[in-house]
Amino acid sequence: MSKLLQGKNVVVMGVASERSIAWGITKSLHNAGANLIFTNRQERSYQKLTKLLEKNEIEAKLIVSCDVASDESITNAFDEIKEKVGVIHGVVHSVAFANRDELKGEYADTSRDGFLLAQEISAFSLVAVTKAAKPLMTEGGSIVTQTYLGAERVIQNYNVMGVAKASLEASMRYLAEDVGKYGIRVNAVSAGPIRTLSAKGVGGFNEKLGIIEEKAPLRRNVDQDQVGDATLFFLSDLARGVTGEVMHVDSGYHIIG
Ligand code: NDP
Ligand code: N5H
Repeated sequence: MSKLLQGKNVVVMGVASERSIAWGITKSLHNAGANLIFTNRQERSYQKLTKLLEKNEIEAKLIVSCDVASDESITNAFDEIKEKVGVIHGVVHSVAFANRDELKGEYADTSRDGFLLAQEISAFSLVAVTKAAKPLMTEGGSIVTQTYLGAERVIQNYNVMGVAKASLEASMRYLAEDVGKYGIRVNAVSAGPIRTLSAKGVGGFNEKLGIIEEKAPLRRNVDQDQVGDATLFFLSDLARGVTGEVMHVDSGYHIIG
């Protein structure tokens, strides 16, 4: 039997380190036979990525720079992908940002700029990326984003990012309707807490890991590889009947009251 993503071209956005969720996804997609195209914002992430690819003997089809804060940067990135790769079948959106000092204390203290920044990078970026990717998905496609339970419930310290993730999830559904007629699906994975660069230095993170071990049905935390395999499912033909969905990869924690 051929592999799930044999010969498919998938763009992965958001590898910053070995701990990145997007790196767990990369490994799953590579093992499934996908050709991988990467985008990153910071030079530091580019350096990390090239080292990781070399160490794991994964060959990137292309690596392009893309700052999702800029329409021009998104357009240039997808123009280059179109020129050098042509048709793409998948996009993994694994990008978010909020000011660290607004990921603690009261949500009511969120600044106007901080609110808009979190929305722009963490939610609007999916809209802009979907628009840029659509013309390259001439054989149909699948777009997968990463969200967190703080979109659905009030979770201490998640604050402005929870509101941005609610916006991301709603955008995912509206986009699913827009592009469904072109054979493109849009879904989200809602992961449990995972120690990554983004999670570093944010208040109460260790406590969140402890609560999952204690209360989640599976009594253990999730890892990047589990999120990778769930993302692979959404990208593959196994999920051909699924769009507009949020799938929790959180050891079942979201069902507990
Ligand atoms: P990482 O810190 O590894 O990844 C965050 C990524 O966001 C980085 O690669 C960073 O790129 C990118 N990014 C930030 N701003 C921009 C921008 N303006 N343009 C382009 N890229 C940008 O953390 P995670 O792997 O944890 O985060 C990935 C996704 O998973 C996020 O959406 C996060 O909210 C979500 N998530 C994480 C959970 C967790 O517990 N870790 C739980 C549930 C969801 P660069 O470094 O190059 O700027
Ligand atoms: C309830 C929690 C813990 C508190 C909230 C954490 C929210 C984290 C998300 C954002 C994306 C973190 C963030 O933007 C950090 C930046 O201000 C500073 N970090 C950086 O700039 C690093 C270097 C780069 C690589 O990071 C980014 N993002 O560019 C939630 C946790 C239990 C789960 C969690 C951590 C969720 C999530 O969405 O990531």
